Amino acid sequence: MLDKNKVDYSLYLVTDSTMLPPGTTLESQVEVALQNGVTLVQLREKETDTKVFIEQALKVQKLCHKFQVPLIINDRVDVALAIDADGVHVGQDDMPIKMVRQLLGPDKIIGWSVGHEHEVEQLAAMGPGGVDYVGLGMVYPTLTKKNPKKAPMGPRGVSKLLDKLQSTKAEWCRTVAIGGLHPDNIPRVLYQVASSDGKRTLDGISVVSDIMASPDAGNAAQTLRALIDDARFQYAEGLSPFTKEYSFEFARKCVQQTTEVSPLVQHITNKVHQNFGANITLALGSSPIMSEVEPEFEELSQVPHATLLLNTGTVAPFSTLLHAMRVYNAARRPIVFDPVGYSATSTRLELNNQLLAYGQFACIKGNVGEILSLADLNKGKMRGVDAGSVGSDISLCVEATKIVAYRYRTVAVCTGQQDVIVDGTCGGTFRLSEGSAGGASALPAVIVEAGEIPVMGKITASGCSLGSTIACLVGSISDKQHLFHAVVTAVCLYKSAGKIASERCHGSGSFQVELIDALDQLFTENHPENWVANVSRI
Ligand code: 3NM
Ligand code: MG
Repeated sequence: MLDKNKVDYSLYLVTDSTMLPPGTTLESQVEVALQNGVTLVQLREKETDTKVFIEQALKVQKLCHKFQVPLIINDRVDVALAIDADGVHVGQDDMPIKMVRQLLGPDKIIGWSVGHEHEVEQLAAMGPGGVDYVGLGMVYPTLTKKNPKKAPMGPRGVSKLLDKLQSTKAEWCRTVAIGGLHPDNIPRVLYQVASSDGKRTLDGISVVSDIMASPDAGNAAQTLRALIDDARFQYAEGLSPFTKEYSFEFARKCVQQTTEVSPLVQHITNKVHQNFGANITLALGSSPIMSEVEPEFEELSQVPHATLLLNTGTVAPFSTLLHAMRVYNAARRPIVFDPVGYSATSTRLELNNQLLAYGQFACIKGNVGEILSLADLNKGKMRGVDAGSVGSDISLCVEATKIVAYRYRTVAVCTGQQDVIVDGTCGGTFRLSEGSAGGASALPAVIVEAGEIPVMGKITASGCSLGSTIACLVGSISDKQHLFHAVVTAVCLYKSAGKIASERCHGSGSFQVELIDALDQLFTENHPENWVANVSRI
């Protein structure tokens, strides 16, 4: 007898025999998938006559029995009843859940395709007697679902649905993510998707084409199984969880390493920042390259210690930004993301959200307006790309920075008179079904301050160049070192240089020059204990 509470949703195969590679059959693909770690099977055959469908269902059922894996039938309640399958999966346009339940009885599994928050409210209202699990999607674009009525929602969209399951108290309902999931994005999805309170993570992932269309379905399933069981997402070399407090000793070592390895820092940035950012990078002993030439991205990413600064105040086309991000993620080299004017226009909002959905960033840096918008805490739309005047409410800034760090599993930096830095990387681990330790509020955070430097706001690209500075220092770290501390070091260095330059300059023109000189000097001397910026743990 099927025990509904013991179903393993971790690797859920949905079939589609229209995409079988030559030499394979529906059964042969399902069988090798079962041999290699699939825990649940759904027969989803949209274009098959009833008689053939039933024949196929019986054959697949036999295989599933052999591996003690439940079989779910897509849409066809009659077929499920006829063969005594373990459950039915229906979409929003199929038979209503209440009727499916009446026909199937209380012990069968009912799955529902869910893409919107109001659908979660509906299932919550039905109570535990209704839906047992939901397929949340689509996460990414897919060629498998013909005429999809939904837009890809990315990990952030899936997290929002988990939030809704939490707030509507639908704790019985299990979840799998579906749509465009493949080995290059699955660990990132599992790592990033969690409810805001940290109590809910996905129970599994569901794929069609990754297994069904594979010429080696056994290997495909095994790869997915290993990624899920590994429970680790190593998105950049050098990632290490926050354990010790920031120290001058670490800062000194970080600067010294930057000198030694001279990271290549590829900038894809706006025109205003290009020249200044290149000079800042040189002052920090690193090598700037301002390339927007797609064919060379891969080669650049392979250079030891290469790092990418992605600044979306840029004029580069979206496809260029996306390509750069994919290449650096694949090479496991860090990306520093600066979503300039994140929500200033709907075009920017869409572009930045797409990038956030498709990549993993070592660091996301923004001014107060950008970070508040990223955290959905901004009242009203941003007016321009400048910081605005909300900077005085430090507790709001800390809250927003924590939310951004948690949502995107990144080191988030909110710049202002006081810079807030939060470590959301959580050591790069994830666990199906077990939640994600604590949620946003539990994350380690520091504030960096060096008093007022009003002249900072009077030159262009001062914020963007903090991005360059972070990229230089993050690029230098090697295995088992702290990403978070490298970012803190960069912010302290930059802020200290800003303070010194503001005291030496005669106005905003000479401030620019003095800033580069001061950075060069502090970097070369490498005595972090003398830096004027102060770090406090909060
Ligand atoms: N349902 P692939 S997406 C069957 O969003 C299905 O509800 C979806 O196929 C939903 O793994 C989808 O090949 C197709 O991208 C997923
Ligand atoms: Mg359907």
